[in-house]
Amino acid sequence: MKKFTSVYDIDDPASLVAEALALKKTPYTNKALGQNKTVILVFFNPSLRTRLSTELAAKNLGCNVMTLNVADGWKLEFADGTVMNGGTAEHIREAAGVMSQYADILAVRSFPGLEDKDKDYADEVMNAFIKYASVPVVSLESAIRHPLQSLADWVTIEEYKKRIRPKVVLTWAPHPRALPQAVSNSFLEWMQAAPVDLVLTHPKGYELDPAFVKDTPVVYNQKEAFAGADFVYAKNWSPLSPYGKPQPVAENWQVTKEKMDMTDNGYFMHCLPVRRNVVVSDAVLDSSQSLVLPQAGNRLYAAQAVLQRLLGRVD
Ligand code: AN0
Ligand code: CP
Repeated sequence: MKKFTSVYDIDDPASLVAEALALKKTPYTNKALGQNKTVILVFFNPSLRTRLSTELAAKNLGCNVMTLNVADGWKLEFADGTVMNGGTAEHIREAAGVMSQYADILAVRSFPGLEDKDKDYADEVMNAFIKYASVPVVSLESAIRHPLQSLADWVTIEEYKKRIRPKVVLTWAPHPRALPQAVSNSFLEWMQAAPVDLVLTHPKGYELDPAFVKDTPVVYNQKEAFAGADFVYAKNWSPLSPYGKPQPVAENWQVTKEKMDMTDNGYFMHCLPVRRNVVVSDAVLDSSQSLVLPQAGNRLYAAQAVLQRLLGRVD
């Protein structure tokens, strides 16, 4: 495994889920693997869970970890052939080349601009790191995917499922800001590879990219989609058209207790951070059916399973 940016970088995603679950029982057995190895985490955007879980995962494997927060200030150039007489101070060619000499693994978070769909979906920042780094690259959420989140989500579903093939519903939910499609795109990709019956529900106008939806059934009636569900995964995303510009939605898509009652005693999931009583009601979030904390907990083992593979562990 040379990079971890989507489910397609993994030959056997179900085995990776099993490795994460095994690590949950014995997190410190591979402490020697990371000896004298360094992981650099580069954040172009803020993070609570991804930063802390990936740092801890690297430490559990015995690695050195260095985290670079570059939300303001460090203006990198990503385009080739640019005359750099404007605001960008350093080209990704040099920056990735430099960091590759200090790191054995480079991990990067870079959100989309939500201004230009083609630019965002080209996943320019992640692909530039992959192109110009000489060490493996891990996505900590790119413009269009959040694979470590989805791996942790699959681990959580594996732990809590009550039937061999559970019904999993990805539902759009309201949010006051324009958000990326990354978490939802990735969730679709990983769940399409998982032994689940996946259903997608959202208001008209909030269609996700067909390259990610593939043959996942789309149900526009949220309550109908929730019927018999074992897991309800809520996430807001902004529309693809007009790109990044949230449109008014007539009905209330908040996940409520009344809607969860349509499920088969289903669990509620969300990647966090979550807006209480906007995305989901307190009654659902604070109920025993909410898995948001176990999901966040599993981010650690997901990250550790991925780093362990990149460091060369073969079971
Ligand atoms: C981000 C998003 O929707 O992609 C990060 C989620 C993990 N959400 C927010 O910034 C609220
Ligand atoms: N779920 C998630 O990735 O959270 P952070 O943005 O806090 O890392």
